[in-house]
Amino acid sequence: MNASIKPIAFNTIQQHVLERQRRLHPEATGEFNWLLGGITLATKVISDQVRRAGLVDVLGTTGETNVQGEVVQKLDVIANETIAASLGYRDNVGIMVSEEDDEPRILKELDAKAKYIVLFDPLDGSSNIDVNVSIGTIFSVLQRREGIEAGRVMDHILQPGYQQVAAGYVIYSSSTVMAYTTGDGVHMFTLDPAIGVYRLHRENITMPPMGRTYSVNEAYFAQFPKGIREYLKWTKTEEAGGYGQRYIGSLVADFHRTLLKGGVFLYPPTRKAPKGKLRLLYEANPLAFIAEQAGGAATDGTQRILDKIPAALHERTPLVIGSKAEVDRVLSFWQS
Ligand code: P6P
Repeated sequence: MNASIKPIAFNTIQQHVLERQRRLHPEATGEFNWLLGGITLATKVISDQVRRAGLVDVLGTTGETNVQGEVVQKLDVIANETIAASLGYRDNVGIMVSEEDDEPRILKELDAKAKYIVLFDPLDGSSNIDVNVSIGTIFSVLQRREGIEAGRVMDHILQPGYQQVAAGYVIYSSSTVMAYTTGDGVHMFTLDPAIGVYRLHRENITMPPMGRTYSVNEAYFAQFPKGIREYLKWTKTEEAGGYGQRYIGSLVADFHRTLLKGGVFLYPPTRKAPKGKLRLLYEANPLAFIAEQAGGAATDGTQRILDKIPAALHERTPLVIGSKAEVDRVLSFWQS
């Protein structure tokens, strides 16, 4: 072969997982990779629909409201059914939980091969779709628990976040980017639209330890707990040294910026959402796993997000997530 001709070298998600498994987990069976392939395939379809939303009849609402009491966007349903269908072909997925579904989808409760539970928000921030703001998919992967009696599906699902075996998100923005962790660091891939492949572009990402950017919807300022109001007032003082405020109103976009640039994202309790607005199982837990794997932190104001014992499928939680020093600073005000 002509030595001057170099093959187009790139590292796909599947290759990346395999290479790391060979080095770090030689006992791995390749099953996780098969599952992850179901997620990446579905997000490529979603990315295509999101990019052409104005051209195909997917904008607007279905006229229904979901279990969250939120108006369902057409793309919510498309994303939800695409992920469910794609994962449904993976025989190692036993249970699926979606923000859009009232109840879990039980594919194979008793089949020991179907050891994975996938929990996802198929299209977070979907109210932003019609105005072309970045939106995202968030996913969390658990394994079924041993010794659970048949029928006790919720016992497999309601596990604390530290039990996750993987977590990730896809942001549909100027480009489509996927970040994932299996507990061995955070790795980021960009979807190459020319060949429909996610290509590695950053490995072992670390969140900047500090960051003078806070991300919160300050319209609710008067409703926040006193300590949060004190923190937000402090950021505007000379002593704070000059903070910036960024709020996109799309969790995946606000988190993606925080992961890469540092700072802190807050969704504290409000009168309308006294337990917080964001969901524990398929929003806070996966992003907290990623944040901690990147050296950051995530809390509900009283405890580490990953230590919370879920009590309900669509349970909500307050969320403060980002650079460790910034999260600690928020806590110092909130708990004072
Ligand atoms: P608010 C989008 O609806 C979402 O679930 C998250 O993506 C986002 O962080 C949050 O709600 C925005 O909520 O109350 O500021 O509009």
